[in-house]
Amino acid sequence: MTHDLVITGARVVSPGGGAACDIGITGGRIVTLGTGLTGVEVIDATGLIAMPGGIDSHVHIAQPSGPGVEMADDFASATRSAACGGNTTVMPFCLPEDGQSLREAVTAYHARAEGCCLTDVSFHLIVKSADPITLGQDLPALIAQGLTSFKVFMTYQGMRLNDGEILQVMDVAREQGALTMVHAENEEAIEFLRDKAERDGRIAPVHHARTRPVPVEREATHRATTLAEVAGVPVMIVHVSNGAALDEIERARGRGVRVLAETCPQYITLTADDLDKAGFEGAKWVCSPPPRDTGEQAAIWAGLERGAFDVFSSDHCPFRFADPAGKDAPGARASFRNIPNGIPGVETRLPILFSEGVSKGRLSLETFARLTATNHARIYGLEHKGAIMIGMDADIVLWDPTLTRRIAQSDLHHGADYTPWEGFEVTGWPVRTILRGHTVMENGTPVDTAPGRHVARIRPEITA
Ligand code: DUC
Ligand code: ZN
Ligand code: ZN
Repeated sequence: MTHDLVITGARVVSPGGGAACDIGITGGRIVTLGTGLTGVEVIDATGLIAMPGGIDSHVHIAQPSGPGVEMADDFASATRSAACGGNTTVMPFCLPEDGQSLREAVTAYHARAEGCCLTDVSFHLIVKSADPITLGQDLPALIAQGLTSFKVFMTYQGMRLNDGEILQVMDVAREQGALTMVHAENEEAIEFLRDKAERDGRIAPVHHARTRPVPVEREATHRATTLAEVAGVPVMIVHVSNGAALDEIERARGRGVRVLAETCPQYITLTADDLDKAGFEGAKWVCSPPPRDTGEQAAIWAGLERGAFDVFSSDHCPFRFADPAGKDAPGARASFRNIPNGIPGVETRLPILFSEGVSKGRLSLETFARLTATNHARIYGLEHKGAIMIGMDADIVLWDPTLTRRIAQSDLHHGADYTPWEGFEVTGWPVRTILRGHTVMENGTPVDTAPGRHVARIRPEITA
């Protein structure tokens, strides 16, 4: 059989382990794994590693962010950046604008993503209201359409749900077979600390981190896992930043609660000191939960090494720094409270984990593939993605494990005007990204097509 495309010579990382073999691709799917394969097009990948294309199951793209504030990425720039960082699927959130229903929000997001994406896209929902239309009509309809996961917030005025509302939402998740993701931080504790800081004149960006300390996240993580236990549902705790929150997750697992956990590059590489730069510079690192300290980084590493984390995502949430519609929003210099929360990272997630994990000998290639692709697909129901296996979409990224470079804004493709990792040295870099058999990035250059499409999902396995 002559394939559309054959990749030869790479070390292929698949759930069964690594092997040197050819990958035969026809019709956008992997159809043969073997030797001596023939294809219309042949990519010689000798010396490279073939991994499942990255799936970043936690990104924010073109999300409403408050009056006058704009995210730095639209779908074209975010997916271009994602593809250049070795990703083939991103999972952004649909957040309704005030007065908009969840279903209307999803329609608007589809329109924004249509025809301009370099990676595939699959939407999560954000549930910010537990009203009867959202719970009784919109959520069940959207879950039935394959949007089988949603996030709830325990923090942020206007977005947060209280415990009773979270239980109601979790009950819909249980009935409809969807997965609830939780942003776990205690809003009232933050508000108390924030008011106090402002009264004392502590208004610089670093006070963002100091008013969201570890206990705020630990308590909310305990509550989120307990609510899931009461509702009888699985739960994903997103962006876990510290060891105490992870302890709560592991304790809940010990009681039999089905708790999944996500962490992100910022919690293994950045610290609150990054926010403590002169003047307003620290705003570049303002995200929630905030980066902690080297002790907490070590606790997150220990969790990654013992398999306590299911997924490693970017939480890409980009705002431009030198921009009154970004980090420099009205009031942001007068108080850290007004700095938009979030950092760009969809392009740097994989190189950072590859370098810090695989190149430094802490993670095997197989664990890396699980944390960055395979588990995302399995957990969120991306049936044909996340592994180099026969029958799967030909979503493949070729890595040069020997390439050492420094991360630099000037080389990145996102819409932000900075990277929090400027100058950070990494060894290992994705050199070619292939989406359903189409090359979308080669040697750092995005290919000028838009083959990405929206992917509906099946019921997440863990909800069964
Ligand atoms: N939570 C996220 O998941 N992303 C950005 C901001 C936030 O608080
Ligand atoms: Zn969050
Ligand atoms: Zn997020």
